[in-house]
Amino acid sequence: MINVGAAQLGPIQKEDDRVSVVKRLIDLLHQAKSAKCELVVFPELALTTFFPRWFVENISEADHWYETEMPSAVTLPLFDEAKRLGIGFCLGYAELTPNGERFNTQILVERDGSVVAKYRKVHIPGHATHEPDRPFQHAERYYFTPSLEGFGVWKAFGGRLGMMICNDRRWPESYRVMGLQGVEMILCGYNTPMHYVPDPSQDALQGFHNALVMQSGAYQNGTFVVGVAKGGIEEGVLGLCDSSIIAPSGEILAKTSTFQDELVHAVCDLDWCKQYKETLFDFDKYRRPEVYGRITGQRGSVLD
Ligand code: CDT
Repeated sequence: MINVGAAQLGPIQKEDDRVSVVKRLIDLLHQAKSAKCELVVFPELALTTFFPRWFVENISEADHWYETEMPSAVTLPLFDEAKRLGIGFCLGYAELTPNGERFNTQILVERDGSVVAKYRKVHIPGHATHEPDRPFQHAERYYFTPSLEGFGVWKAFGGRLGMMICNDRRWPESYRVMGLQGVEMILCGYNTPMHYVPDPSQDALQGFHNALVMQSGAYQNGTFVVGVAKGGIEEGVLGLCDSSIIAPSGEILAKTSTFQDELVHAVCDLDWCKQYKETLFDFDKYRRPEVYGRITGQRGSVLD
């Protein structure tokens, strides 16, 4: 049983410093404590504005958006307060490593304040060069290296927990790789602009697609999925909210209703996963990996 909180953030503007953001995160932790949560999930890049919407010629000019240590002096109060309250958390941030690599990262922190897992985003969307004709950039492929570490599953909070970040949720492979490790709860932060520049016909479908992929991934792998947004109007760009806690049945157990900081929670009985993992989605009995070779053997479609 995990009482999990989805701690959605409203916008973080460019001028909002980390100290003010950490205060907001701590306020959400206090709401989570009142709701008796054991684990709180914060969004992707939860400490800053979504800076890939701007391009800079020299990437080192963007260094100030990245964390070089975790916890740092500024984020330590979050770790300390979470430990004091006995609440674990999942936090997304931009990571700059000592050898200069840049990752879109999410960590899982236990109730004693220890970092039990680190995940680095695999599927990096958007573009790698400046595209001045866009109303705003989505230059994640300039700012982040795609991780080769893949999708892990960790024993924590009495279950088997996995992580993914934003665009990863649109790819069935993300869920399946974790499903094949017996995942029971997947934690996913996201920042999703409502306006999709390459195909604006998708704008009106953002909420539908968000629910579609996470509900399908949960059901097809017999796992809970906790999807948490940073949304609202951030630097003039409207971001999707709709943070949701989804059951292994694919049903939505809790969902936010605002474009602001908001906590929703659900008590998740991890035994519910078995109902799917041991019946319709008994992988060992029903999967046919011998005919799935193309899944890992090729990247794009091959038209014979
Ligand atoms: N942050 C992130 O991965 N956002 C993407 C936006 C679509 S690609 C421009 C997403 O999949 O929601």
